[in-house]
Amino acid sequence: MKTSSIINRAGPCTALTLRNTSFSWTATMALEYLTQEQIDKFHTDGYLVITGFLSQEQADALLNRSKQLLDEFDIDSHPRTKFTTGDDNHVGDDYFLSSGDKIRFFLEEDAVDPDGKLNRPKQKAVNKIGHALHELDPLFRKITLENDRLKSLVRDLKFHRDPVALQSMVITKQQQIGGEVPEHNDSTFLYTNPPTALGFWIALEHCTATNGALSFLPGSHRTSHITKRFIRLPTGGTDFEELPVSEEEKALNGDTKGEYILETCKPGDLVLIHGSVLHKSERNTSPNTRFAYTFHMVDSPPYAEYDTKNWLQPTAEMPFSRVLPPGEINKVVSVH
Ligand SMILES: O=C(O)CCC(=O)C(=O)O
Repeated sequence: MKTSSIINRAGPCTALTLRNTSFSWTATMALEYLTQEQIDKFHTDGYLVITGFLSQEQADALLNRSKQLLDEFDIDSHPRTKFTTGDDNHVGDDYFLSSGDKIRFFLEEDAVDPDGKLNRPKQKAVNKIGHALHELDPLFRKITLENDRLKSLVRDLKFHRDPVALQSMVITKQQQIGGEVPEHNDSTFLYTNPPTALGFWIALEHCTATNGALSFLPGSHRTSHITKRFIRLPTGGTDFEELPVSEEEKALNGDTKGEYILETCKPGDLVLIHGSVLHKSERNTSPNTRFAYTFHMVDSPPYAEYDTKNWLQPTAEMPFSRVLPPGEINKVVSVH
């Protein structure tokens, strides 16, 4: 087990020399929030733990709001949609497919009996709340779209030119039954051409070896190509579609050496997740919940094309929101 020991420096302005080999230029920039070591570590490992991104008070406020949403949700009118993650039974009913611009509740598989009855209180039966918390709920919006620290991080990382935020969720990982999330990479689920997904995952409670902390295969973002995408079928439901993969990519795929590293976290810690890095979380067998808030960013046109087959589609009423202030475009882009 490994806990990241990077202490984040929130102070201003370290000089950064960025060399982007594919564009053959060098630029000197001022860092606003991240350190160069953190940026390098992100590119080496494909993920980065940033301790104390949110204060304990901010994390508590999101945790309490999540619990309030669970208290308020109406189980009687709920269609009993479970959040399933396997390749063969991934969630895909209308309640899920139309949740991109709503706040909806997805149940743990083991919380619903075959007759559709919950076998525990509704607050302990929900696997996740999604997918527009960052747009609709003022507290989550403040942390996501109205957060200067987040904008500084986005400027420093330069992963995107013109990022938009999408698909926010509170993952509750309930005690005893919180479902395993099998190995995956996020660009499979939020595909752009080229792939540009970046996950922001914030612990709202202590995440440990027994309550389903995330674990990562460091460096796998450089060798695991996106070979399939999760699509909304024209006939209804969802499926995985194979993507064309070159011989060179095929040869590299699965070539990542090393072992998964478990990243334990404290409330307020942020984990940045490259869209191609392999990661997973085990079933929560402990007596404690493991609430986390997560959202994603992708680049927008003309820098990347959002896939029209993705299950999640922007609507006229709720287009994907830009993260940087109007007119601001990151001048440098890192190699994905
Ligand atoms: O929170 C978890 O257990 C899994 C999260 C995850 O894999 C993701 O957000 O991509």
